[in-house]
Amino acid sequence: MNKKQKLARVNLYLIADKKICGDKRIEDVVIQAIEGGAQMIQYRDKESSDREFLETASILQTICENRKIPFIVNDRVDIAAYLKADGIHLGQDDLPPRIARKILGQSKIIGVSAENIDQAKEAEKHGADYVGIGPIFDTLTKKIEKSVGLEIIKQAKKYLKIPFFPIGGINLENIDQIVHAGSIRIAVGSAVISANDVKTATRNLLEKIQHLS
Ligand code: TZP
Ligand code: MG
Repeated sequence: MNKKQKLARVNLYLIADKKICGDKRIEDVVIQAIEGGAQMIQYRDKESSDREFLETASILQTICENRKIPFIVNDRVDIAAYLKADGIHLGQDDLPPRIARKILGQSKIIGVSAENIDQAKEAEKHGADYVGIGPIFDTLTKKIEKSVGLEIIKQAKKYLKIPFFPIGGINLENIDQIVHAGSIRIAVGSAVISANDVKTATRNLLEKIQHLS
């Protein structure tokens, strides 16, 4: 399957953020989320040392590979390249997507975070395969000035050709607003990771997207 086909199948993208995991083992969170239906996993870790990052990324990659789920590394193009991960996710201050493309090659998935439609269009123009748009709602996961609201989803639907994932503060209570604004996809962290039952939380979100769209 090529990267376009891989991405086309993803409605629920888990941002496996090490910090949100707290006392939970990130590998258990990822396994349970996949069992609940998560279709793509991003390893996000702003705190671990390089060595720890590499070790955890390698464990998560194996988990994803065995389950035929795309595995995306946040920030670290070098580690994504070394592990031959399925892709990389870049923020506005990370390496530009065209440099990551040179390093990783055409077959890899490159995702970019955008907080407005101009950044999203720019990412598409420079070869991103998908964009994460948000934070749509308030979130504690990322330091933000303010959430961007639902309007960006309507704009993304109108102007982008590549898939887009609304992100930030999405949960079972507000997911209907995401779908009504025009997205069949979400990227989610805390609503899944902090749930008492990760598998059920994932399944409930996915079923709601499928039911509403
Ligand atoms: N960017 C905006 S929110 C977020 C990122 C990477 C993380 C996920 O947010 P949440 O609120 O935990 O689902
Ligand atoms: Mg980054």
